[in-house]
Amino acid sequence: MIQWRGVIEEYRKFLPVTEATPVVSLNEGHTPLVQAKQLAQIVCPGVDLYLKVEGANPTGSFKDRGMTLAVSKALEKKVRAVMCASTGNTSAAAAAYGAKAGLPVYVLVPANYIALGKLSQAMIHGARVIQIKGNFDQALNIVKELCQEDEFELVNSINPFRLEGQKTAAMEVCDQLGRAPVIHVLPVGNAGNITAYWKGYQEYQAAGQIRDLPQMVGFQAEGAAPIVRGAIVEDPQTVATAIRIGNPASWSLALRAIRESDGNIDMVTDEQILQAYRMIAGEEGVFCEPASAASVAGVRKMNAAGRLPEGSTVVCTLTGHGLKDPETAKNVSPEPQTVQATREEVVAALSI
Ligand code: AN7
Repeated sequence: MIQWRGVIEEYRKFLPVTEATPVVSLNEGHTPLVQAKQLAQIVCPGVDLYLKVEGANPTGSFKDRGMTLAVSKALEKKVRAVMCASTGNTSAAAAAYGAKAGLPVYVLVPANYIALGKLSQAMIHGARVIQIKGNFDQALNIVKELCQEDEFELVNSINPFRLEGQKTAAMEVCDQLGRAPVIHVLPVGNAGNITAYWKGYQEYQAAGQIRDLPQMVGFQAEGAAPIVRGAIVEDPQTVATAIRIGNPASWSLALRAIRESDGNIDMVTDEQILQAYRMIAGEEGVFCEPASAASVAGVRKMNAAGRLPEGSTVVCTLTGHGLKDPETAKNVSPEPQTVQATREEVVAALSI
């Protein structure tokens, strides 16, 4: 391999593209699958735990895998612009891929509930950013209406090309492990990604690339857990703003994925999420955003309930980079100490 060419070229035969599709790529994908032995000792002793570090994608989240396809297909269709509602990462990816494609990008985000890094990304790439005085679910309803006109392409995960691109992450996990894991755990917001991974695993099995399929397990935040509760949450609340979603777009598809894979969707508290968030960073050197840590918090919960078979291989997807949300990292960490610029004060402060 000279250079990794991005998920469309690397997984072309599994994707709905033709010679006529103009490929818009930032060479996304090819993200690390990191074995997490120290973390496993704490959250799930005896389990072979891996982290799929999707924050290593070009815009810092898994959304790039879907956005390369959605924007390429939008360009092929010759749309005038792309549009999305977002809790942050979708808007960052849409803005970047739209910039690369030369397409105008319009994004609606909930005012005050989008992490600083994500907002900065949408702005620097030149998207038109509208903050609504409402939540993600309301924003999605508005953009769905606006995109009924053909010139605007909706690039939320209800766009089927998004899920097609995102399924490549499951294929990569198999390529990296040499098989599928026994259990694959993801954070769940709109439930698009868990749906996409399941599709990826199934297609890889059908293509003879893997023998067994994993169980798909998702975790929502307790204050934003419509799928667990079986009802829309009108006012979702969680520190994990990426998954602050009360009416998931891929709800029924995700239910099918967990049913077909003999998996499950459960919830974890904000406190459990933040504990896992710090552990992943402190034990493994991997900095993910709070929503991503819901997967590891979930593994810990499953282990406590005796639901992880001894010796089994478990993969957690860490969906976004920690730098997306520097404020939360700062809030959960002790303040750095400030001292005079002398050797004595520094030595005293180091308390080695
Ligand atoms: C870091 O950006 O919905 O269950 O608008 O950013 O496929 O929705 C983000 C979702 C998990 C949930 N982790 O994935 C958006 C948006 C991170 C995320 C999810 C999101 P889905």
